[in-house]
Amino acid sequence: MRRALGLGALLWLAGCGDSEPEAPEAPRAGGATTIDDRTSRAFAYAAPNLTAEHEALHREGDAAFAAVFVPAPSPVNPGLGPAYNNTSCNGCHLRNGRGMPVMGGGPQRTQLLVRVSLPDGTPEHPHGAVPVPGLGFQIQDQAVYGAAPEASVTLSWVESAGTYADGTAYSLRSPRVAIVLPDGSPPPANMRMSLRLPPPVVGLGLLEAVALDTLRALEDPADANGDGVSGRLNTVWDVQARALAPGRFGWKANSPNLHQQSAEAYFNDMGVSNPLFPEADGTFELPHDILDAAVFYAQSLGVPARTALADATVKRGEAKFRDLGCVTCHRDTLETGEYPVAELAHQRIHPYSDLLLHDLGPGLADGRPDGDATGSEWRTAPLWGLGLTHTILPYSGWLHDGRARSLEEAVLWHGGEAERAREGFRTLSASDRAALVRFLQSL
Ligand code: HEC
Ligand code: HEC
Ligand SMILES: [Ca+2]
Ligand SMILES: [Ca+2]
Ligand SMILES: [Ca+2]
Repeated sequence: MRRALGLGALLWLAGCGDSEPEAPEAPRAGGATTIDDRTSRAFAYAAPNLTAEHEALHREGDAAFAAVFVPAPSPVNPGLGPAYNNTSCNGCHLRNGRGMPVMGGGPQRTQLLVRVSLPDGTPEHPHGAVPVPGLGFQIQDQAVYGAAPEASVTLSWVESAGTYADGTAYSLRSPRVAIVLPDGSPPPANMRMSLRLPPPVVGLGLLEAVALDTLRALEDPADANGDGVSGRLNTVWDVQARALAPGRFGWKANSPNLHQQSAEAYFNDMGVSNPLFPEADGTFELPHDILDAAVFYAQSLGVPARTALADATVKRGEAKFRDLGCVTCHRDTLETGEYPVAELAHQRIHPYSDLLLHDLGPGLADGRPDGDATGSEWRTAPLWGLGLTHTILPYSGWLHDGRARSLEEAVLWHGGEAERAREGFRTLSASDRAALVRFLQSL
């Protein structure tokens, strides 16, 4: 209904363009997949343009995403563990948004993941990594009855002080992770680790639908244009293709596609073997069709529309976002290309990301390479739906490990290629800073 009105308004504008001052086209964040809802349910809608058949598949996927797994044997959802992190997709991607930065068991089970690795030590593979004995590449800190978690992980936070150019003080929070193996010993001293918050899962099919050539055209690995920003695609292992492929998903673009990302989640986060990641004997616990439905769900969630487009402060904030060069990485507009889900193809979208890796400096570095990404590179986080973060989940946070309690904090952690943009923000007046944040909240 609302969508129809939006279209009508556009047609009306087109009809009287020459006498009126040009009204800005209302940017529909997800093109025809956009949702007009900014409540705590905003991330929970199917793209409104799905065919009836696809809507039915989306509903199956919704059930799969919510399904709570239990240890085998069981008539429903068997296969949890033996070691795992959480029991359902929803349990981490709460209301399809990001999780909370918490570790451990209890009613709020682990939502942060700890990825680990050891350097492989060969000069040919400077970024190479090998699994940690007993831990692999991810720590499963929960286990079913009768099995042992791989380690216990505790999280604490430290604060560091800083000041804006106008003298206003701020404090930045960052995590400290302590890991204890079952026998009470610490992990290897040269172990690398990366703490990761579950990101929101809206609009992911659109991001998958952006043609590779479009992203390649945004790359500037040697910073040929001299703007201090040198984005590049990650290169990762594609399990189905058995070949290296460009990475798109995860905080370091460490997964090549949504199929693999979802199958990895079943296998690593929940301990549920599946067609992509079977048991040693080739069997698996998750049927093909459930995996496919879960993947489709992640592909076909609608993206909430922006709000407060006409607000003068929001407009001023958006102008600052451009002036400071935030858009160099947080690209406001991309076009999707051909895509198996036709409803998502050829859409003009506003994700505020280039899906490329950028070195954000030592403050955010985890020191753990992932695919071709170094220990200080991260994929530009898409910013659509950003303003709904606390509407969806009040205790959530921003950045890859959920460290930022406010949007200001998230921006102030930027360094490396984003140093200039960060300094631009730090030296703004208090009212311009507030306008920039108002703009971010309108997304
Ligand atoms: C223990 C918590 C946890 C569970 C359970 C979990 N996820 Fe995730 N999910 C994450 C984290 C953390 C990331 C980021 C991973 C990274 O950066 O490597 C992620 C990333 C993703 C992404 C990529 C998002 C993006 O923006 O790139 C998708 C898709 C996804 N998960 C789907 C699923 C599905 C489907 C399930 C259930 C089968 C699931 N997840 C279960 C924590 C979880
Ligand atoms: C050089 C590229 C680059 C520039 C320039 C840049 N960013 Fe980012 N931004 C990133 C990357 C990469 C991340 C993810 C970092 C992480 O999670 O550790 C990010 C994360 C964020 C986040 C947190 C998003 C989330 O989902 O948690 C916000 C908010 C943000 N940026 C706003 C800004 C603003 C405002 C500016 C301009 C002042 C800016 N960024 C400039 C690359 C950039
Ligand atoms: Ca299992
Ligand atoms: Ca493990
Ligand atoms: Ca450049």
